[in-house]
Amino acid sequence: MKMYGFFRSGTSHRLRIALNLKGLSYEQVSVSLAKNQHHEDVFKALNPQGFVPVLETEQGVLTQSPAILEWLEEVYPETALLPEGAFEKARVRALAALVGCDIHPINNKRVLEYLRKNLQQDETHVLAWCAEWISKGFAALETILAKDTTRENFCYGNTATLADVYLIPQVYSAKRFNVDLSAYPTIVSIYEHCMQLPAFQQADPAQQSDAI
Ligand SMILES: N[C@@H](CCC(=O)N[C@@H](CS)C(=O)NCC(=O)O)C(=O)O
Repeated sequence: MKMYGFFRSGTSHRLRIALNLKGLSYEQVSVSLAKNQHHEDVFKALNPQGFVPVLETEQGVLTQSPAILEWLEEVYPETALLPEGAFEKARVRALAALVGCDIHPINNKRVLEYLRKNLQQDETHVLAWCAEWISKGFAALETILAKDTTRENFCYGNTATLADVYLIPQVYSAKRFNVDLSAYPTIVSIYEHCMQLPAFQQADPAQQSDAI
């Protein structure tokens, strides 16, 4: 498999974690968002949306990280990233969606660029925007996670799931945007636990060959 991504792209980071947890080997192709390579025709031919990640599989090209993650889970069920049972699966998917649908998209590069260029916002306001939406999402997530007495070191149960696959890149991004995480001790403890595991360590943006 060949993954087109960028070291600090949260959605690429998600895929790396899942591929690593499943023990799958993959080639990485860097598409630099810093150099706007995602806007180039050669990349748009793969994904007309101009978003990383893209996964090239033996069957063809896949886009959209949620779809790719679900495909990986179906085709490579070991190591499972969803629990047994429809209800339990829905709980994990809800945690993932809180990050993937409600936090990440409004802090995407194109949104921040619109704030900077079209709305003439300076970096202080752009960072305040990021902090607002990350904090709102993390506050709700912290409440959900802290209330779950069956949970151990991860977001759900006692193994890594899709919820952790989504959360860890979002924490990385929160740190990058200087968001104060002190109000989210459960989230921080999950992050610290995951970061002790090789699958998460090897997926970390700083470990990627295109890190700048
Ligand atoms: N819904 C898409 C979103 C992908 C996405 O937001 N990718 C970001 C990097 S994390 C990107 O390519 N952004 C380019 C831009 O905003 O111009 C997915 O989950 O794959």
